[in-house]
Amino acid sequence: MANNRFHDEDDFKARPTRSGSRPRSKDRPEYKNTTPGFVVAVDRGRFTVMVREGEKDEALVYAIKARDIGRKGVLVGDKVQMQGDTTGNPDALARIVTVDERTSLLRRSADDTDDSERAIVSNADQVLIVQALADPTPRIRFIDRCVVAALDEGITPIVVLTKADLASDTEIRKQLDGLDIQVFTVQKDQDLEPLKQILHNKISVVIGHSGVGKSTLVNGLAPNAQRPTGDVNDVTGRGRHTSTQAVAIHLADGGWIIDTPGVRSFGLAHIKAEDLITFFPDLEAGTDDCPRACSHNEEACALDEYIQKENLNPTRLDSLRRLITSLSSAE
Ligand SMILES: Nc1nc2c(ncn2[C@@H]2O[C@H](COP(=O)(O)OP(=O)(O)OP(=O)(O)O)[C@@H](O)[C@H]2O)c(=O)[nH]1
Ligand SMILES: [Mg+2]
Ligand SMILES: [Zn+2]
Repeated sequence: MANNRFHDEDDFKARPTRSGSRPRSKDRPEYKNTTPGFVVAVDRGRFTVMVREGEKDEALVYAIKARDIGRKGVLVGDKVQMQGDTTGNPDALARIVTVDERTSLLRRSADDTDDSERAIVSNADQVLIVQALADPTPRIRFIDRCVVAALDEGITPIVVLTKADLASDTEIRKQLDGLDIQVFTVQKDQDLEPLKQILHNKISVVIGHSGVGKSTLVNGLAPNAQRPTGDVNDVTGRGRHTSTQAVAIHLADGGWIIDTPGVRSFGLAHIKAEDLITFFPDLEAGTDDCPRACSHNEEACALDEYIQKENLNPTRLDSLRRLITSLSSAE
């Protein structure tokens, strides 16, 4: 029975702040003389793993996973231990025997009522929420959702606005004002130096709708990435899902950037409606005058008055309430 525990994703993840429980290592078989590595790609049960990063014999190794790890047990971003041939020679195949405890697990559900989770990547320090200024048009509520998902995992959210050649960022920046997170505006073939600096030695993942320019951005940050990019459909104004797999790319100065396929929505079924306020610190400060157990989505809620008094952006309260409605109906 013990090995079945590996089938549950969350078992690999440390959540000391929540449940205080950690994976029980005594349940795991002991593996000796393993080689550590970092999972850069997953393709139909085959894993590409970087070993000896930064050393002279740094190499990419192909690996399969040991049976007791389970179906969804290894993700891009995982730090793993391997046995077998880890030389990286052509035809060499290694075996992933254990997955190191995760520091974060970025995940979403298809929508707020769907509790089947889609894990995106593990161990990300930062998430770059990519939105195009036009083509497709930016959506503030999508950003709010990604921010909530990131903060819930202790991941730093950062917004990157692309296609600055097509539209101004003034309006969306105003809406993002209350968020207290870093916002970068970029465009293809332009200097990305300020963004590069915050990626240094971190694991960062790009997320966003299809066609917003995630892969274009990754290519700009890591010119040897050569990620394919695609056209935005003239009719729908959306991308065509050019990228189909998450792939981690090594940054020349140290660190990783993980490109991911476009998503249509970012469901938050794994987050409780009553916890949402904690992800809106600008508003949380105003809840002192709320009635006891206020849902913050009711008439007596003090937040309407608070945003007026403090001159806060009403979009924020609107966002919070939409998320509350959406997550409450999912329960
Ligand atoms: N005008 C303009 N077009 C851009 C810019 N950045 C990206 N594009 C174009 O937008 C289209 C989509 O870019 P991708 O990088 O493939 O988008 P993606 O987010 O990776 O899309 P998926 O892989 O489908 O999720 C391509 O035609 C790019 O050339 C930009 O700064 N300005
Ligand atoms: Mg792409
Ligand atoms: Zn309230």
